[in-house]
Amino acid sequence: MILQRTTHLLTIFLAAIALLSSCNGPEQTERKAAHITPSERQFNWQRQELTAFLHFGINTFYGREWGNGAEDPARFNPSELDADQWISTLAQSGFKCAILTCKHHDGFCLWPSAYTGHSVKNSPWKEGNGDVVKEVADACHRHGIGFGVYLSPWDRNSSLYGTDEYNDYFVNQLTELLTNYGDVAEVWLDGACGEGPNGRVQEYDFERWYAVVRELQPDAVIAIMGPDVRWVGTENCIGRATEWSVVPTGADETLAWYPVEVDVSIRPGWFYHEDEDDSVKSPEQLMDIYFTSVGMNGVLLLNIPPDTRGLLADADIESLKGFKALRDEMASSSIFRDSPQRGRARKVTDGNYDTHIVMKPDQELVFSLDEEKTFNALCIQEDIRFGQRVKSFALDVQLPDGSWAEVASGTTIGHKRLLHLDETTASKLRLRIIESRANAIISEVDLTICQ
Ligand code: FUL
Repeated sequence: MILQRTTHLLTIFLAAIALLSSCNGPEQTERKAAHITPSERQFNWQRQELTAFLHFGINTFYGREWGNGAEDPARFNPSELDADQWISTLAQSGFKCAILTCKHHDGFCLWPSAYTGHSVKNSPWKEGNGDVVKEVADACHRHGIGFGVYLSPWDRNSSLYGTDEYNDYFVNQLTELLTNYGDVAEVWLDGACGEGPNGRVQEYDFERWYAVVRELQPDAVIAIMGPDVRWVGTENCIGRATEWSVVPTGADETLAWYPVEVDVSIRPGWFYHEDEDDSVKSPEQLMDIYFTSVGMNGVLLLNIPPDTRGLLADADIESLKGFKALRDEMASSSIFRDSPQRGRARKVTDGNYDTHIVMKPDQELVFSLDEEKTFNALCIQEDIRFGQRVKSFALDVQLPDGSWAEVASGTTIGHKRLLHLDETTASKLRLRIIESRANAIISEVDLTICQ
């Protein structure tokens, strides 16, 4: 009897486990993941594609990458600081947001914070009456691009670092930045957490900081150590060919929309160093980075550090201009430019992200051109407002005998997937969605020449 009951209980237990695992099996998880969508702020952030990082501060004048917190504010003295030069260059180069290192690990503040003397107010620049944050924020707003703040949690200058009061200090500084400078589009919270001047390490009160951002700037994304945007995990500017924006998050591994940002500097260092003027990345290198960041379902955060004059250096400006020219050339070489498509194919070639088609897994879409065209790059986009769904896709071209030959294939798409292909000439093409977590919502497809 006891044995019978035990067997019975065991059977129920095993059945429950089987049911549970079937409910949480990979298919179930994928179905669930297919319907997780970005918040409005995450969607707007992803659509920007290109964000600039501006590493500028006391390090610029010491030629350092990481200050130790003992730097003298008297050394901060840009001779020709012109935030308009920075931001107009960035806006003309297609950047949609600029994030300023308002305070790096050295603790020096680029605005006259009321909570420390370690700031521009004790520098000779503008006789202590200057405010770099204001100049940059105003220029961003004037040029119609977003303004973002980098406020380093690690502070090697503050004597409060390593105590509970430091979290209050951080909240106070965050509050200054998020109240006095108009709209803020992104708050970048660095993960670095070293020792402060007293040799103590700080326990950061992230939850409290998130609440401050949500209250003061509800449209801002909180990146890296925040809940809206994830760090790609490397600084080599290469994302992942298979990049899902829906990933398990937190201790309980809840699935959430948590897209990647790919940060890299146009120079070897994050801060300006004169001896790196010859090592500025070329337009072609930036184009490669564009393919492995934006083209791998991420946002590119490209650092362009102003120099000791307080200007972007000529070499960096030239490179940014070249990068923009290459992207413009690529866009204008679309094979669909002189061959407008009809029906479903039109919706994905109209240059309008807001129009889309629904493709079932295994379904194909044919494009016919008026004449043969040559291309070597593919751009494809899902409308991520419906989620991210495609697991694999391929592009074929029709051969003269009517058969099809595959010329490109990929796994995930997400907001944007860019692929280099061998130079190909064709007048009839077809896109195949091979596997998808749910019906694919395809927004745009383009084939171009990438120089
Ligand atoms: C890192 C910092 O330590 C670097 O100096 C730089 O600011 C980079 C973007 O983030 O964590």
